[in-house]
Amino acid sequence: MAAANFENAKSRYETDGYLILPQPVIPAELVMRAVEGMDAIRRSEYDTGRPPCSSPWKHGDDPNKLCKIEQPQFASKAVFELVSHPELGRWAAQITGATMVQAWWVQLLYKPPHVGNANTNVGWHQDQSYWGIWEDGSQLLTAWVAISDVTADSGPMFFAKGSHKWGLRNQGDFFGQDLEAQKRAIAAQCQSEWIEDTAILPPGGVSFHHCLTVHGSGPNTSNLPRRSFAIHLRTQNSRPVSNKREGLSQYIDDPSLCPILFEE
Ligand SMILES: O=C(O)CCC(=O)C(=O)O
Repeated sequence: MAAANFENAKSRYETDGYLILPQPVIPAELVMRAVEGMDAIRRSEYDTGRPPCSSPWKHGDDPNKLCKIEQPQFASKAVFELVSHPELGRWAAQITGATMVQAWWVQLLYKPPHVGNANTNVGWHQDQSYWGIWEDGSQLLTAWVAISDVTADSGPMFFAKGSHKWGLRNQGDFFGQDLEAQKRAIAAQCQSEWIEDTAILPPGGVSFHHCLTVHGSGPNTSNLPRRSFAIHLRTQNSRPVSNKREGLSQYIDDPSLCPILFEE
């Protein structure tokens, strides 16, 4: 695909803390099956016979709220195929220099069109704040895969450029709704200029972000849902604290749940 020739991908990722690929990476046919898989999971229908992990949103909850379901690849064959797609591993290896890339945790994110007071923003945050199970310095990043057209009005992700160099701020909140207040608080404490970039993506498109990159997203003012998977990746340069398997690291020894996407 044309995206495979995207110039300076590694140095852009290293400088900015994220990379937004200009072309789709996941084939359209697999995107269609993943959309069906996503809808089935939202209805609690699991073609693998296994449910996802306990999640902030479940079937029967307010359909106007942000739907976040943990480890959806456990529950749908098509979603597992998407999460395992070798192009994701190849890109992640290219931008990090890794010899091994594993999907260790995945989140289904379905952002419905905004209605009333329903909470659908994703507050500014750094993923690392939630990932204390990993030793300091572990090489962790996220492949965020769009399976709908992610346009400027559908609540796309915003990244603060270069914020992966600001250190761990512990100021963000994924579920925070007042994006402007959060931004002011974070910006007031950092020495650098706040420059935002928006991750507009076609279906099958992907952005990558570093575990310290400050990011969030606003309301979906379009009339279609914004659909995606946040696929959290690790490289060979990562280790759970005390090498323990618990919480978010409990499945990493099972590649049938947490697939290896790249290995040299
Ligand atoms: O989907 C979003 O708007 C935010 C997702 C996110 O926080 C992440 O992928 O780390």
